[in-house]
Amino acid sequence: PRIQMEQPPLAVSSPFAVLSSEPGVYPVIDSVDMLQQLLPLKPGCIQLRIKTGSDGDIELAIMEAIALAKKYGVRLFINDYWQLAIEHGAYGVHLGQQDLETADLSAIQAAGLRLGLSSHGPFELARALQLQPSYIALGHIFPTDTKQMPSKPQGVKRLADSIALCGGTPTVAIGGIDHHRFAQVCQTGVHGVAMVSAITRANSPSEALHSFKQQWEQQRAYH
Ligand code: TZP
Ligand code: MG
Repeated sequence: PRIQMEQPPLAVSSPFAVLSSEPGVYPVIDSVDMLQQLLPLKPGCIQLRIKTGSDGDIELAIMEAIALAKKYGVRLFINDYWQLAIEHGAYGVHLGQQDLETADLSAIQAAGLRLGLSSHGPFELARALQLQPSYIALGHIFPTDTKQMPSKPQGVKRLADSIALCGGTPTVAIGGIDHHRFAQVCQTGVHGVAMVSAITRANSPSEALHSFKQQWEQQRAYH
């Protein structure tokens, strides 16, 4: 008898909405206050990633963030809360691979929201590519204190290999990227650089973002 091949999990039949341009410098923040500080500098994208708080507070923050980002014309991705992102009209949703078990990808797609997917290593990258998301995050590149990581950092060599594997799908590097490491990350040709602590824990988050944006433009001139 023929062996029935298992279908790839969670496959959707067409790609997610494309990004209007490369993500660029991509701060990942956890408060509306930080969003307000950073929006005037017009980052390429920004992500609201809230991991604690009551449901009511989180919904309020998401609603405020979406309205503010629209006002500034900045592309906002909502981490985890894909239903609220759809309901309030965010630019996109960012999900980790665990979220794929419960998120309704067809609803995200049907609503026209962009989807960013996290990946940590080759298995997750392959799974992410199957879903044809709007971008794929590749992490973590360097050691980081911001999130507990079970695996070792990938480094820039593996980052470059992963970018090549992604073909036409935009990529975002994340994990331990700071002022010292920014240039070597840009030189891989990655389409965006996501950072938490290098921006949010800087003495002046807006000055840090300004400086990263300038470096990004300079590096971009060589690609
Ligand atoms: N995903 C992979 S590494 C990471 C996340 C959310 C944390 C990145 O934070 P930092 O401070 O830029 O290293
Ligand atoms: Mg998640």
